[in-house]
Amino acid sequence: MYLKKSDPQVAKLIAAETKRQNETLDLIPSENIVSNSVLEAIGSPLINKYSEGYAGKRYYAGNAVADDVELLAITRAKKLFKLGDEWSVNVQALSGSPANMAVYFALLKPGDTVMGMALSSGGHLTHGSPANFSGKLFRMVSYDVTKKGFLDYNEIAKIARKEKPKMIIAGATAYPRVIDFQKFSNIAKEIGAFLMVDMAHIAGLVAAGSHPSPFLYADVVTTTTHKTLRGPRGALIFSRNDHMIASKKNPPAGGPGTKVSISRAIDQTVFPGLQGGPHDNQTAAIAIALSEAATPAFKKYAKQVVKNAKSLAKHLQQLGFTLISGGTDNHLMLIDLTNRGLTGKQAQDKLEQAGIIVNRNTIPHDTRSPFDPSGIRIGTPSLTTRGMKEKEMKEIAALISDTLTKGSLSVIQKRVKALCTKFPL
Ligand code: DSN
Repeated sequence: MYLKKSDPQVAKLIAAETKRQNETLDLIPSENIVSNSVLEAIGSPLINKYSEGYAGKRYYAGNAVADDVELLAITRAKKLFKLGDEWSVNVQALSGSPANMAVYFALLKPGDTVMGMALSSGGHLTHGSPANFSGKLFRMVSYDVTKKGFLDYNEIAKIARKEKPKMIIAGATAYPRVIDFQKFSNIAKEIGAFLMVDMAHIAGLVAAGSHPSPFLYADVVTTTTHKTLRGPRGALIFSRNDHMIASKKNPPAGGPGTKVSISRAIDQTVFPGLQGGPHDNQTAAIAIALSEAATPAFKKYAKQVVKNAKSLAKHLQQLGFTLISGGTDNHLMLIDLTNRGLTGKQAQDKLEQAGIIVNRNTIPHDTRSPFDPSGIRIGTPSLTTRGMKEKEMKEIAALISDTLTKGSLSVIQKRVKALCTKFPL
């Protein structure tokens, strides 16, 4: 409305990106499409406020509304994931990596041992990659998936017993199967480690009951809010009030040996430890997404995400594609392209030309580099938000196959556009 006049250059860029999203099929499993209400909150005057501190304990005046926004987001987060008073929620971390960083800094000392899933097996950068703060500041030990692509809980237990990590991380960015949080919890309990679950990818599925919940088993649960949860970019950190650690204050307020709850330690680490003022417009948009995710319509959506992923997987396999682990239980799948004579990068580029957006990805035990790995990762959250169902998944599998084999590019481009037009953003 205003932007077109005031800054046509940026307005044009936004229009171009909106058009790109409308006219392409987004199969990146960590992306989604937010509601207009979420967009409205992100662009609201809440963006103008500084509110360092927490509700009722702010440093600047004028924060009564910011307090209400934050408390509403917390209440809705707890309600959505059916949490009692033993859980606290921090809604201020700016995104997933800062949220994970806050947990590390609150619960661990630099040099402590942490165990997470190897990035090459489907973990996340913050789960111990040497290129990331986690791998630089902590002694990271990794667990892999098996050759077939499954978590091997006996092997994870063996590594845990040997390495004695102070914290175990369960969660992934490219694991197509159900994660057994109870098994992780048993391992963590046996060695006296914290269990942190990073449920960023599956948060929407957990909220809707389409993936088992980690909350019975974890000490801390982190998530982004913009993947299957379908909110704005942002993060939540859930932690148990009744789990205590030694106070890191030097000297501790209550004298040597003073303990604080892990929730308090995490709050103090987010602010003032790592950040200044929270983004209140983002918090309001998160609150909206949490309320949307509590509706029957969202439950149906999450079920359809999984149904669509299973359908897409089945059709791709019928067309000769090799799927890591032989299929999917959730919203994503990993395709090993080795038998197609293509690398992940070549496939990503070809598919993009056709209007099909995917990301190249390493496959477990990949012999190629992450810059040009052996696979691609695809998922259904975004397509499902557009209203696509099993019928469209069959067509999309055919489009992927045609693009990567024999098809005429211009014909495929037309088919992609026609499909997109039927399901506008
Ligand atoms: N970049 C995200 C993903 O695509 O899975 C993880 O943070």
